Amino acid sequence: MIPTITAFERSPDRGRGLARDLRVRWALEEVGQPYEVRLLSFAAMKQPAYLALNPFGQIPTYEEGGLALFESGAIVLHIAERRAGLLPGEAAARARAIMWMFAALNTVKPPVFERALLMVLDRDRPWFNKRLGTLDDRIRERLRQLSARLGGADWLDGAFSAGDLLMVTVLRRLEGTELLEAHPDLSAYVARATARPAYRRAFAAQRAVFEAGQGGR
Ligand code: GTB
Repeated sequence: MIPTITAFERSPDRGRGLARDLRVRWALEEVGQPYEVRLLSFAAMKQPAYLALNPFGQIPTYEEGGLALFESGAIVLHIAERRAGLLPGEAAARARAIMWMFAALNTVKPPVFERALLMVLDRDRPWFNKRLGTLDDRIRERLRQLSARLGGADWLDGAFSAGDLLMVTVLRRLEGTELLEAHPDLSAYVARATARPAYRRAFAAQRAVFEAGQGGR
């Protein structure tokens, strides 16, 4: 059965590959699973029919037969568990790859996401610089720790896994900042991951939605 995912009809990221359906597209591409996409307006995402699918009214969702999922991390895990390519077969290595998925979303992402929100929503606030400094310090510490663990390896734990996939989608939010550029190994890690053919296909597919929207205006 071909799964259907949801994505923004008009993404506020303007085709930069930052909206979270990118993670799901990338995972599907890595495992070679064809998929369909249902594009949604912001208004449609808040309608009862969609809220039944995702109570938070957000993209992405994933539907396959009778199964409906929301939360990009859970969707990536589901995809990785169903088809080979994103999780090792050996039990301990598999558990560690899943650990890295959680580390990406629960330990590295929070300050990175808070910073992204701050930059968009709070630039005019009197406390902006103080808050930015606090978040940047937290991010610097996480990146230092991540870099130390990566230790010059290509991937976080052996072969590329769903842990790397999620970690890279988080680090991409720091592209163009001195925070990431201070770590050439992490920049190279992101570049290595985003050069993967599966990533390129996922990015191009999401970008095509933005470009089609631009042409229609
Ligand atoms: N925890 C959920 C998950 O991982 O699936 C979070 C999903 C989520 O945040 N979805 C966002 C959404 O639907 C889109 S991706 N927002 C609409 C709403 O809440 O009403 C987040 C996102 C949005 C915009 C940019 N951007 O412009 O750069 C980047 C990422």
